[in-house]
Amino acid sequence: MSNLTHSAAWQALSLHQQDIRKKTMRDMFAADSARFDKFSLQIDGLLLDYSKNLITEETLTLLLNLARQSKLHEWIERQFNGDKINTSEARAVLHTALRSPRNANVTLDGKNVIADVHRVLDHMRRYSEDVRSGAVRGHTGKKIRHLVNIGIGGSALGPLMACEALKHYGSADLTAHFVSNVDATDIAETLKQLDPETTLFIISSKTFTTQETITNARTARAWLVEHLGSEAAVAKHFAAVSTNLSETSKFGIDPENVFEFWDWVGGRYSLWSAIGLPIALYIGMENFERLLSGGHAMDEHFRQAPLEKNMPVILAMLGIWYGNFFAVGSYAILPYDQYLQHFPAYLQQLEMESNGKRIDRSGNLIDYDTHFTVWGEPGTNGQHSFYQLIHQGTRMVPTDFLAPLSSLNPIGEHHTMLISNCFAQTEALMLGKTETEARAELQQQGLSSNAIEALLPYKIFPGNRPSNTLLFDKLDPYTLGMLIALYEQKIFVQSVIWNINAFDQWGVEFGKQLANKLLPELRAHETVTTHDASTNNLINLFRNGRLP
Ligand code: G6Q
Repeated sequence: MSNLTHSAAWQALSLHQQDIRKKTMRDMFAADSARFDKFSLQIDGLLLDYSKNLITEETLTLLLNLARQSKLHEWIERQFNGDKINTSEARAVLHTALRSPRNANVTLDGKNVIADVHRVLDHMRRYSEDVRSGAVRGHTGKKIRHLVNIGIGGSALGPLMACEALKHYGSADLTAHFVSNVDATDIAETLKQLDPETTLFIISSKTFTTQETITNARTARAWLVEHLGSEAAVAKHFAAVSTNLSETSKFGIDPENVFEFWDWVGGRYSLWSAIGLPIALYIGMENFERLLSGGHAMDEHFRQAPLEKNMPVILAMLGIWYGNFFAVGSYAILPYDQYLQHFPAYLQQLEMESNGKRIDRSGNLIDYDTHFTVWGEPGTNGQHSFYQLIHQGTRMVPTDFLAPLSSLNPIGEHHTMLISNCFAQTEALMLGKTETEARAELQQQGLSSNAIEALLPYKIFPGNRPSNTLLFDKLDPYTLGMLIALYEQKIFVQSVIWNINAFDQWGVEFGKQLANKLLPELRAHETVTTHDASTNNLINLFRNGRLP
């Protein structure tokens, strides 16, 4: 048994779970009218209601004991202070510095990184203002109308999610497009919508060697040169965001249009850096700065609030409770805000790439579960699809519901209907429907007693299914910044408890290593025989170009 599962705090939680699993939230709510007050928390326009969880005050105490035992406070300070906590890559983890004010001081290897951060932010401000105002124009003198981010994974999902989430604040003169997949369909279908004279490509790649991104960038470059008839057009229609400035210059991008970031910014934590350039271009730098301020406000809260009032810590420890003591393997993100449609996919990468690990910080194979499968869709679409499983499936799926009090599109009764669905779902997941209630309902419908008995088992809902609700006034850049940082820090807390490194991604690197390996064999003239029978046959079928 590992030190963690052997520890007093872990053992106490295991014992406590035996007791809690016999209780129902229905009874707990009935017995305590102050349950909402006890288990909700509000900071800076963001409310977390976590009262619909399988917890008592004792559960929280025990979970926070586990956090203390894991020296969480020390780890939080190590993250903010730039300690090289990404040990397998010997890197600091300082995305928090990217959203720190100009007068902050964060020292890395003897240098205050804040000066560099704000130098790049100033560059982003000048450039985004110039593009938006038309001071910077395309090769033929026309204003830029289309932004195309070419990047993948951490160099795409953040800007894609945020541009969609903040579309309401986006410039009506600009459209934002995202090309990631090496499948030519992605770029081909995007190019069809564009006018080369008014298109700006932003090539976003930390390494600037990623196969998909470089291939798409070359295709975009060829398309532009073909349509505008001159290599000189590239300088006016391409910008790059990278840590690899020698590769950006080899690609021919004007150094004036190259935006730098640093190895202490992880890909999936990078939307706060120059990787956020498409966001700044689309919503304007002032709004981008509001996003940064929201992230910073959450950081300050995370660093200063006591554990029992600390939103990322509470969310994280609830996850630990279900993941490690109820053997839960997934949770759903359910935004009741259409603008947040890409938020589940964004969090999917953030969480699964960060905590999908099986080796601890000392290099040992661990004997407890880490990570969750993260999935979800905006409400109410999900209700007509997978909510069935959440209500009546055999496995517990905890859920996070996110909803604004006001809609940015206040039309008729839409928003009231949307929110009534959201609250009704969390209530139903918690209460369920008892046998007595289900029978009464069927009786009311006038069914025969035989029919009622036959239908009854299907009409019972077990309830006791946990949910968190995050409420905010309206979706604006500041709130989005808070929400993203909330989940980032939640994931970090869980990695501390699990004693894993949330900031490396050897599985992704493995994929990059494989990406070019098989390629020559697909082009080979001779039958390929060097792999297993399955891979050989698949390769040879592709080489033949048709099924036999
Ligand atoms: C993120 C991952 C990964 C990465 C992409 C793109 O944390 O490392 O998703 O962002 O593989 O990498 P480049 O930015 O180097 O092209």
